[in-house]
Amino acid sequence: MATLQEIFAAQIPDLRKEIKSIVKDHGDKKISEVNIEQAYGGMRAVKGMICDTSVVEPDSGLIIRGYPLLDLQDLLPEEIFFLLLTGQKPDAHGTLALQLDLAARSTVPDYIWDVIEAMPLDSHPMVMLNTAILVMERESVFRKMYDKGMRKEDYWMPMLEDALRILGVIPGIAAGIYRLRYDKGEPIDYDASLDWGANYARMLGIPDESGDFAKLMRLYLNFHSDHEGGNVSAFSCHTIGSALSDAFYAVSGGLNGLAGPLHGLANQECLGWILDTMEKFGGVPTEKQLHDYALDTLKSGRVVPGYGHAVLRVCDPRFTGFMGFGNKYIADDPVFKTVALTFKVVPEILAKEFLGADGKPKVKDPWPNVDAGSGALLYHYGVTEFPYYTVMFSVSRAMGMLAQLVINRAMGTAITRPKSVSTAWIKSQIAK
Ligand code: CMX
Repeated sequence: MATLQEIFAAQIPDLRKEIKSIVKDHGDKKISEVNIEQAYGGMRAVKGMICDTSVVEPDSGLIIRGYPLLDLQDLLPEEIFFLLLTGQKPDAHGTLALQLDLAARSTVPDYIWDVIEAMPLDSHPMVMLNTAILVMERESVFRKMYDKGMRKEDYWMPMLEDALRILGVIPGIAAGIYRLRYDKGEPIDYDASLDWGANYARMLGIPDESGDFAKLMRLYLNFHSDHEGGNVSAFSCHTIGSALSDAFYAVSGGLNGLAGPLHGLANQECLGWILDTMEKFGGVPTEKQLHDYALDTLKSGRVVPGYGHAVLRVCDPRFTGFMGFGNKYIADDPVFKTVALTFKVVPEILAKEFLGADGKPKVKDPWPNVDAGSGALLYHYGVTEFPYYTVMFSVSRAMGMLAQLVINRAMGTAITRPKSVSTAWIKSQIAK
């Protein structure tokens, strides 16, 4: 089989033809309607953009290129990137070629460390990561070729080159931020003999004689890679890229969205909530204690982080996968046990006791999302600095954002420009 670049290049002519004929023959067919609640409510469920890398079905969760996520658990993260971009799983040759491509682009330039070291020590690690990616924009091949004059059909090639550079360098930058920000020592270099996920685990510097932490990191990077196109980070990245801003601008911008507490930052908030609970009750709480604590959280107007989702209406398969890992490797860990107890208690509270003024459940999805379980696993292996967790999410999510960017430039996707309306206009429509 061929390389990522060869397979993708070969697919483009047919994909372009297909999209052109769909738009030409069926362009006026309606696929969505929008009501006023949706316009004020974050455009929830409005179908107004295309994303071919993955879909999220309310009743089954993430499906990457037709494969339910849990069927892809054994793939390496870089193989997931291959799949996201091309729709095909690589063979051994394709995987190795991609690993070599990433290794060849893995050197973190010295100026990145200078920038990170110059930042105030209380800067959030997400600020450090997003700044580092943005500062690397000077290396963008896309921007250089665009400035020279490039045909629209060729945009995807330098976009893919930038994507590989970002994916090559991001584990090293992220791991270096961990080491510098938390006083763990100097950054560690990439090892070209290891896969991408094992590299990230090794560069963090976490002792890992059993190799289990590397296994967790592969799974973690695999599970967080993509979640279709309309979530805050993917949509932000998509919109920025649609202006032909290069991948460094677009990914850094998308990750700024991931840094919000209702999105990727929930990752850090979840473990904080679990540890607060344990501190309050001096260890793993009883079911009753956890129940009352969760209810107190809700009554005080705060969210129970890690529960609920804008799209999902079932237990997130990513949570299920992490619980599977935890049950296999760290079943007796008290933090993991508290996470498991939370899973037993909280969905029932959200579904039956947390009601709106109309007496119906306030929350549309009472189930855990991806963020509810992963922190306990990281904590067990020694990554105890939970403000760092969203950086790990980002290393993975960069794959989805970049695959989407490359596909969009290959397909000539238009600049994003939905129509906004004013409240005065809404009122005039109601009056009619
Ligand atoms: N705890 C308390 N209240 C919650 C809640 C939770 N876990 N989940 C939803 N709600 C509330 C919402 O805030 C909303 O309240 P208001 O009507 O007062 O505004 C109401 O329930 C209805 O919300 P919804 O339609 O069920 O959910 P949304 O699509 O508006 O929001 C999400 C989805 C994820 C932001 C929300 O469930 C939430 O805040 N969860 C906790 C934070 C979290 O885990 N985020 C990570 C999501 C995964 C990711 O994107 O990374």
